[in-house]
Amino acid sequence: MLDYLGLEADLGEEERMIRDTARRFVEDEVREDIGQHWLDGTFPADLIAEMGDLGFYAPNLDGYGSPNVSETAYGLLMQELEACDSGLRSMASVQGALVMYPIHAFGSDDQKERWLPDLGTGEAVGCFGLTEPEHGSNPSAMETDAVKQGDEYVLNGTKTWITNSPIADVAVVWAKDRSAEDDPVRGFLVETDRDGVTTNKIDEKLSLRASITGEIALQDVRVPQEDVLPGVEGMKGPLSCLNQARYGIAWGAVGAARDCFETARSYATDREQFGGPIARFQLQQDKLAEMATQITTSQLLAYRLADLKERGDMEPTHVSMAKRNNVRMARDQSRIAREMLGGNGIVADHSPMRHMANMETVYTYEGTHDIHTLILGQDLTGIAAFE
Ligand code: TGC
Ligand code: FAD
Repeated sequence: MLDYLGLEADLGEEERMIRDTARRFVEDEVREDIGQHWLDGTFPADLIAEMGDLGFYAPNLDGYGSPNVSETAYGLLMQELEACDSGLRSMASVQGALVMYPIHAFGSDDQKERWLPDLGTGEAVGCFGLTEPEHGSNPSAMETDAVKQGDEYVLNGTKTWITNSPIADVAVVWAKDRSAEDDPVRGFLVETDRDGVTTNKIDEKLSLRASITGEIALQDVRVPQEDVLPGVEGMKGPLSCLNQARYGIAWGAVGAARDCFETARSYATDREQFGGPIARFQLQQDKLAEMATQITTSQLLAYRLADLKERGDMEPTHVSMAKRNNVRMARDQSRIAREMLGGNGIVADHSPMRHMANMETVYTYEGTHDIHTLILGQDLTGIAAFE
């Protein structure tokens, strides 16, 4: 596996163990069938609990069954999962970074006890509802709202493009609390079998097909006050969850690109044209050299981000730079890998075109490439260019 600067030589025992467990899981349990799942538009549901048993959901949290592994170990896990398919990494990202993290960071003791162990094992599935049909890049303009009536809240609104909503037991829904001054955004733990909740599936995606995506429609949904996350108010609630998930994506994208590189390198050394392997042509070597260089520089960014996160110095702008760079890199390099496979590159037997199509989603969700550009632009100039 490409590790050109020998970064993995410095890994600790636990980090190697987690990397190897995830690699083995992918090779033994998922890789063979993932292309078919992608074509069928299905996620291998039988793996949800197995991923839980293997400790793939938020192992970087502390307590309630989570072992508090290093941020590098967590990153390596995301890298290995996305080397198989972005849908697999999305499953772990949403469950861990977008559902378990806010409950862990902002939940009451009761909420933590009620949800974290079950989410950790995959016995319960969660989803994260921020995006709305009219408010994607600008979620602070959300229309979903909550009005207090006695000791309940009544929720109305629609969330869309929500990973796993059709199979989720609980949704972390972000809504404006109309009963409080200035309508602050608050997080609600909404069980999806409550009256008034519907979670239609979005079909016919041409990207991230091995992942279930849907809506969350909320019509006069009554949620008891004890299901409101007590520890946060305002947009920093959902945005701080995004920091966690974007961190995982910065690592995961490296895995997808590495898989494209390995597939292209192996194909180029096997495939013969004009009397020998195509890998002997300088044009093909140029592509491999560029891919290896781009992947390695992205790896360096991911490892540095892990160090900053571990010591508490990671800023959201650091995450934006890494998500923006590494996903763009994977998007570009997956296309080059596809190209190196010629006609064979367009069939599902080979991974690069699947990764390439997935990267269109990864480039868009968790803040589009443009939005991360503007976040960096604001940091570098002091001037916000969002509006
Ligand atoms: P702004 O006015 O700048 O800030 C509002 C409050 O939030 C704080 N804040 C943050 N806190 C933590 N982490 C961050 N990254 C933060 N960014 C801002 C800020 O300090 C402030 O706090 P306070 O205490 O002063 O109130 O925020 P804004 O509303 O103008 O937003 C700016 C913008 C455009 C950057 C933000 O809205 C944004 O990031 N938009 C992109 C939306 C997005 O990423 N959506 C993702 C949806 S979830 C998803 O895609 C899951 S995919 C799952 C999968 O399958 O893997
Ligand atoms: P828009 O915000 O309408 O953007 C359209 C285009 O305009 C983009 O190119 C964007 O970069 C550009 N643009 C927008 N604003 C500006 C600006 N100020 N300056 C310059 N250009 C701008 N959301 C969740 O809440 N939970 C999930 O689990 C989840 N999972 C997803 C799964 C999939 C498969 C997909 C595709 C999306 C998912 N999302 C999820 C939603 C995702 O986060 C949004 O799609 C994303 O934030 C972009 O919003 P939008 O699609 O409404 O695009």
